[in-house]
Amino acid sequence: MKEAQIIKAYEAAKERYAELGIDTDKALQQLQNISLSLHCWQTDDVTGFENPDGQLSGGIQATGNYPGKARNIDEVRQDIEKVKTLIPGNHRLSLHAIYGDFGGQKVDRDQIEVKHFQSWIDWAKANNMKLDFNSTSFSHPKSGDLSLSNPDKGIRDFWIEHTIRSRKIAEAMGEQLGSKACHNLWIHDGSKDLTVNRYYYRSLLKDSLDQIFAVKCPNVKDGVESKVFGVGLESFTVGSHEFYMGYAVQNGLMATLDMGHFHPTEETYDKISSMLLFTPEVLLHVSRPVRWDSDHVVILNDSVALLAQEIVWADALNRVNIGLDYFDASINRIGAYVIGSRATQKAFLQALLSPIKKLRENEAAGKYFQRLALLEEAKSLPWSAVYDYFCLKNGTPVAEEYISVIEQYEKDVTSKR
Ligand code: RNT
Ligand code: ZN
Repeated sequence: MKEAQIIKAYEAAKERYAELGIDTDKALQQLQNISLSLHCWQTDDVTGFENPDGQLSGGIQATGNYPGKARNIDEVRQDIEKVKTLIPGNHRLSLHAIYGDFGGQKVDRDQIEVKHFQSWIDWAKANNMKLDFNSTSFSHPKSGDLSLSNPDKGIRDFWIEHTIRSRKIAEAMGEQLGSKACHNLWIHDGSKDLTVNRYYYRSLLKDSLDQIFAVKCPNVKDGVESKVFGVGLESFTVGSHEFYMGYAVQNGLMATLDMGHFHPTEETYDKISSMLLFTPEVLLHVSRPVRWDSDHVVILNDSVALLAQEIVWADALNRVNIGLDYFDASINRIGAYVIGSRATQKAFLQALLSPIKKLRENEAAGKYFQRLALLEEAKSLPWSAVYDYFCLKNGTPVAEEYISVIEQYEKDVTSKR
């Protein structure tokens, strides 16, 4: 697209929105301040650097074998640096504990230290990025079906140690980079078949969490992520939504909302207003479940649009941390990042451009036909012209232009791996 054409379309969109009392320049400014936390694990199908041949376990699966996945720390960084040039705005990077700079050494999970992540912190600083962190309880000989809720104290203690160390690494990231790091705790603990010890396992998890969070990390924002079920663990999940919601409320933590972790007809957006009344902030894992928690690439669908709308309408942009969580190994992985990140941004932009004042007036006056009509009309307002202009302003490819850039990167870099 030609620059003049993008600007012309933006000016027309601006006028159209002004008729509805919406300030597009203000929306652009707000969008500029929304940082997404890019999930490092889309680069290499959640493999990490401990054991490149290891199997992914813990009820999650990356399917597909598209060539060119990142095989080491340099390639992960190279890919993220490329992705950064294709997404307008400033974004964060979310690391998992298995992505440490272990220098070829075997460092077990209960041995990780800040020094294994110092090169990431330095890299982030050099690239003007902030970091978030995740403890990793899956893909390990001690994972089994139960980690922090394991009746075996030795195994429980191992994972408690790992998680405390993970939070301390997040603390160093937050402190050194001058921006609190989100630490997300997700464990797969559950049972394939019926269990008769639900209360017992949950009481063990609660006790483990109490030990983990007794360690204070002022530069960390802690999230705890629930799930409805994992593959191979269909009958019971220790860390259910009710469990973590209760724990988060009791302890002033964030509950993490992964869009693939609820019942198929349950929508994530409706949880925001309830949760923000009882917990300080919320952590999101923006994802796309297809029939199960399949972690497909995020697209601009109703679930994401409604979620963004709810956050903007609750005036909660500063209380919601937006992480991405999907891993598709069947298509170009850089492309997967860019599609999902841009789709998420588009959802927020649509929400920022919605005629909420008028919608609320209609609602207050009981004008429900008018409310529904305006909601429908808002869907086709020229928000995409505003997004194109946002890309132009940020010096990133506009609309489908990024496709050829990624094709070129594939030709030059990933196809040679
Ligand atoms: C798994 C959770 C979890 C993971 C990442 C890798 O179902 O969604 O967040 O996807 O931590
Ligand atoms: Zn998740």
